[in-house]
Amino acid sequence: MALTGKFTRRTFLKLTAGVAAAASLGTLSFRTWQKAQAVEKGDVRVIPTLCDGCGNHCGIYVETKHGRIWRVTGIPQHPKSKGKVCARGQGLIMTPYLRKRITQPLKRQPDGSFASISWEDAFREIGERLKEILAKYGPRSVGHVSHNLPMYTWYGRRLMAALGSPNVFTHATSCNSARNVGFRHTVGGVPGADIENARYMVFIGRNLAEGITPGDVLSLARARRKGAQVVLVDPRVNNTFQMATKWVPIRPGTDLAFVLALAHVLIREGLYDAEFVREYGYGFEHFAKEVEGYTPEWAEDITGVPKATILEIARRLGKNRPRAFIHPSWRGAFGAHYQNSADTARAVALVNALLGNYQKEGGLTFGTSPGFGSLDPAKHPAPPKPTLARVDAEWPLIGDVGSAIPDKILSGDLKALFVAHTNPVMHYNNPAFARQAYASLELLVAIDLFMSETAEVAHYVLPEVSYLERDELVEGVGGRKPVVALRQQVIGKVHPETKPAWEIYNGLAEAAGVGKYFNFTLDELNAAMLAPLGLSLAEVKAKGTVVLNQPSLLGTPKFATPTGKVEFFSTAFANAGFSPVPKWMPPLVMPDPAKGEFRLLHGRQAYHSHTTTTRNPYLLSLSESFAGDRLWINRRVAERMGLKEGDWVEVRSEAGKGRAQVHLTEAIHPECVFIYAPYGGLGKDNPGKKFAFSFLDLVPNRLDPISGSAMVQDFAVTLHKV
Ligand SMILES: Nc1nc2c(c(=O)[nH]1)N[C@H]1C(S)=C(S)[C@@H](COP(=O)(O)OP(=O)(O)OC[C@H]3O[C@@H](n4cnc5c(=O)[nH]c(N)nc54)[C@H](O)[C@@H]3O)O[C@H]1N2
Ligand SMILES: Nc1nc2c(c(=O)[nH]1)N[C@H]1C(S)=C(S)[C@@H](COP(=O)(O)OP(=O)(O)OC[C@H]3O[C@@H](n4cnc5c(=O)[nH]c(N)nc54)[C@H](O)[C@@H]3O)O[C@H]1N2
Ligand code: SF4
Ligand SMILES: [Mo]
Repeated sequence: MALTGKFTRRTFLKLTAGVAAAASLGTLSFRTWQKAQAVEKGDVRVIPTLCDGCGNHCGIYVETKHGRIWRVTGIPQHPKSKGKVCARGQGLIMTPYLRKRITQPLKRQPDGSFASISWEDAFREIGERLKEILAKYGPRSVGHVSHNLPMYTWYGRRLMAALGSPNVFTHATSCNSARNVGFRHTVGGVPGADIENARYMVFIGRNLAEGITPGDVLSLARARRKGAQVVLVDPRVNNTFQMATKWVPIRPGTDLAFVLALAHVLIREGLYDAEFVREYGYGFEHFAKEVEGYTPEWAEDITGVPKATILEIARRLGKNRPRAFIHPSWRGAFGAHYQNSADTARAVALVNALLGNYQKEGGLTFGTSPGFGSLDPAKHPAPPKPTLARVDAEWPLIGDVGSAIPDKILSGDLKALFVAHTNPVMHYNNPAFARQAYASLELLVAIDLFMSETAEVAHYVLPEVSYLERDELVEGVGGRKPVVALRQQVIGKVHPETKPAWEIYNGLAEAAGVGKYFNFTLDELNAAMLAPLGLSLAEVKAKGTVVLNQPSLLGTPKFATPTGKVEFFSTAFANAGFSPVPKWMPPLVMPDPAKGEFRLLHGRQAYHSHTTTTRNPYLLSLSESFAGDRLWINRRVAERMGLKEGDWVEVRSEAGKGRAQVHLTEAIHPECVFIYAPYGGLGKDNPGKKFAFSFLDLVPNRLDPISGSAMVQDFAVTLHKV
């Protein structure tokens, strides 16, 4: 039954008569329903919760009418949304009603098809298989993989600890592990940026307007109105350019040389904050010596950025300090991209230290966690901390190398994996390679809403309720003041046979014989976490986002490094066998334009989150409207190759190939091509695969020895007209 253009209260009542009707609603009918409700009077309820569209977890108010999701707006107090909701957050609210959801537990059959199975049987069979694997190979052969959402990491870690396994993974090595390693070992963590109060900002491959954080976009607009200058260092003009004052088209993969040259100028010209460096720096003289040779002339050769531009940017940073920064970034240029990415991150952290901007207005600020409590160990004993070494222990600077999982499966170290709210087959490695590895596990359990590429090769697929149908763990948001936020249930279950994650973990633990470590409800856990803050769960449920009345964090910076200082010289890097000071290192592969080689860049698209949102017909329709899956290529280069707008090309690397239509533009560096990241896919059930290829199809399976990152742009491609 689908809704027609003519929509009356009677059709609505007919529809809401049964769950089956609600479940069958598709996209267009959802939009029709939404429009019709704008003029209908109804029983409106407003519930504060968190969006689940990306890692921002923005605070949102979700409105229901007659018990159905109707509308979403932002919670002004939430530091990430600041009252705004992006296009993805708008489109995502139809998730509960999407037709492609998994509605029952599934078990893979010998012929590869799936048949439904009861929860009881699924839990029992999984428990039995798991016990066999533990007995045969030991707890180190088991692992848990999830997105880094508190709900899944907390329950996943506890389940693994209960089984004796240290192997808890996230997606970090295909997102930002290099950035994290660089910052953590230099300044003790990854700070945020006080965009609103800065006067001079340099964004190196951080694209606020497409890799969206709504609150930051708002802050940038406000800063611009106050006259701030905004420099975008990016091989292509990204959408943040609408709010920028300068575009610096850099040769991709060479940002480290650019940042080292900025440090050189700041030190040579005495523009840095010597007092800050004296008080908070460790090993400054080693770094100062290292950058002596990194002149703007030297960097111009490597980066293609004119030396005058480098001088100008360094001087303006120095002049505007401490209300000036190089943004710590999220992923873009140095998240998981090149073999030099972790050192690029270190250099960025250090230039900010030269500007003395840590914990200052208009500079970089560390947030702090609200100081949550924990369960009473007398009533709810916690499992002992696992003593075994992780399977990815050869990366001493980072404790989670999710992209190493396929190698660890193929080497026989990992035999059983639980995967929740993440799609590692598609997102962490070259998917063809990863699929073959994951498919060879003795037990793979996927907890998902949809038949992801990972679910397709799982033995059991356990269907979760969607984010609007469940409660989760309270979470802390660091900002100027710590914030407590909660994702909570807005509507009843659309499909009766789906379950929230905490119930699924309880069932798994019980079946594996470790149920005694899960003898509490989610409400009890949340109440225990909130107790030391003097907050009741009821209060947090009523407000959704609570700004804690604690003093502002600005003032004296604290650096959580071994020396308690900014480490210009890192002993941790030295002990791990790497250079203790960041020094120039080229990318592993430098494409040669003379041989027709390009670097393949990729990035976020404003209306998609990874490949998840391509399952949302409303958001996917925007891809068609905007021809959003075209491969950007420099117009002059394309014309030399005889390519016209919309021509099909095959893009080839040493690891794979893919087809796309080209988009000719002046707004990209001639030595690279660019594609938005949500497209492609191997899965039978992935609508994104009707569009262009996924960049990961072309990424060779090589991991960075420093950060474990998948080095997602450290290879060359060639283009061939189809
Ligand atoms: N719309 C949307 N927003 C999101 C997400 C999403 O999926 N969709 N996901 C969230 C997540 S998980 C993340 S990690 C963030 C990512 O947020 P960002 O890090 O801002 O996003 P990216 O688009 O990966 O990269 C940003 C820019 O880096 C540029 N770039 C590529 N290579 C280089 C290089 O070698 N040098 C330089 N200087 N620039 C380069 C690209 O052209 C791109 O414009 O976005 C978050 N927000
Ligand atoms: N091809 C490609 N690869 C990428 C990226 C990309 O854009 N394209 N981006 C890179 C980056 S920056 C990151 S951060 C990672 C992200 O990698 P992932 O962690 O895999 O990304 P997500 O898209 O957030 O999560 C995907 C899975 O969660 C499932 N899911 C969605 N909602 C729910 C829910 O409520 N409950 C449960 N249990 N499951 C749910 C989706 O169906 C999907 O299978 O990928 C990296 N790799
Ligand atoms: S940025 Fe958009 S998709 Fe991400 S959490 Fe916020 S509203 Fe949702
Ligand atoms: Mo990410």
